[in-house]
Amino acid sequence: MPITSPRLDRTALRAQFPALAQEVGGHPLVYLDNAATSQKPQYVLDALTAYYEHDNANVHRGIHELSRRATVAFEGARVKLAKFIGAADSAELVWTRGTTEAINLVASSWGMDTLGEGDEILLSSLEHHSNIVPWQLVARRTGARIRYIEMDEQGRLILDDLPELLTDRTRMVAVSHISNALGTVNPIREITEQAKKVGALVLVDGAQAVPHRRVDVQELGCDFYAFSGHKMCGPTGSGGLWGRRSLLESMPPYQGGGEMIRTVGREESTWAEIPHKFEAGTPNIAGAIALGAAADFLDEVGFDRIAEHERELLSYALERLDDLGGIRVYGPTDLDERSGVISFTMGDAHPHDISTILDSRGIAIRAGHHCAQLVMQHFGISATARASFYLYNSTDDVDRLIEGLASVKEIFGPA
Ligand code: 7TS
Repeated sequence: MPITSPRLDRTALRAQFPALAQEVGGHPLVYLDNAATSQKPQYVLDALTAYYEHDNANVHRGIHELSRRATVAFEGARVKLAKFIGAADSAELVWTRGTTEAINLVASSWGMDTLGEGDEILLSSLEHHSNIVPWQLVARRTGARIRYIEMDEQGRLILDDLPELLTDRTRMVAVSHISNALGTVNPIREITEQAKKVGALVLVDGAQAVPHRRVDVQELGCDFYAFSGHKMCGPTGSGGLWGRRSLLESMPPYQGGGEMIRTVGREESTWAEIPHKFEAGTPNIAGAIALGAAADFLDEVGFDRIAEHERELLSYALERLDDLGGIRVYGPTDLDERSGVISFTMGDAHPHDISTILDSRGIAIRAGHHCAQLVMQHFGISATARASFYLYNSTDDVDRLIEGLASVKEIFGPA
């Protein structure tokens, strides 16, 4: 791949992430736990510090210089992020603590207001728990019923079942764009088209998509889209919910407090316009501003290049894992249907032991059920080891992973 931007020179790009330049257990760190959270570039860290050092004030309230600056930066970041995900109107972007809060907002506000006995919520069996449990909570309180789109042996959703699963009682289809446990990329457009036929709304959990590919919420045709800042080079506790204006306007507030009201009386209050109606209390001002910086950073590197790079790493890693042998990789075999997440098991070696051995060599991966217990149940396992890539990883990182796994194999013997 020709290097045309200094940010794409792997060494120069990697050098912009201070946390990557450290040793763990006497080895240079290899960070392959990006599906859990990404590292942060200096550019984002500087945006965070600059806000606290120069502009720190509460937003929308103070009639003074610092508050004006904080408000301009905070609302400017909203415009930036709205554009970043293809929204037409920045008022349709509600700041949240991340994907989990975004989904809870919809389940709680829209769900409690709209759902009734016998209504159906359609999820998929490859969801992260944060796109299952909020719906279970609302289903229990409203009498709604949860149904699931199942997956095949490669962890791909069985869309042939959709015509039967989508009924005139289906009110909501909530699915992930990309699975964190398997890397499966779901055909969202196809799902939204079918859901529309029965008048159901579609919420997309974009936690694993927004960091890695160009997302356009309008093109996807969904009604809500949730994402987390910390997985896309931004700070923890930042993220958002995009929703169609008409829906957000019709939904009751999620939390009550300051910032979200127009008037407050002794018995009744009235609400602020969207998005403020859903942003009770002092928001994560620094987080939103730094997330704006993260969006700028990713835009400058360019999603075409990020996606191409991650695909190359994925392909290289899968080949090398295959050569090593004794490894079962879960998820789709067609690279067009998956992202840079490799979930695997190795014979009798417990995923936690694999992760511990790799950690002793300075290699960070994740082991466990990845908050996707339905996925584990589907494959009849309790856990997998998971390596996940991001823009700063290199084939050297993959080589170190393979060396580490070779030593796991020596310890546990061939599978
Ligand atoms: N949805 C998906 C698909 C995710 O991967 C995650 C986090 C969430 C929702 C929740 O995001 P949060 O930012 O609100 O916590 N996934 C992971 C993971 O795979 N390992 O740690 C967190």
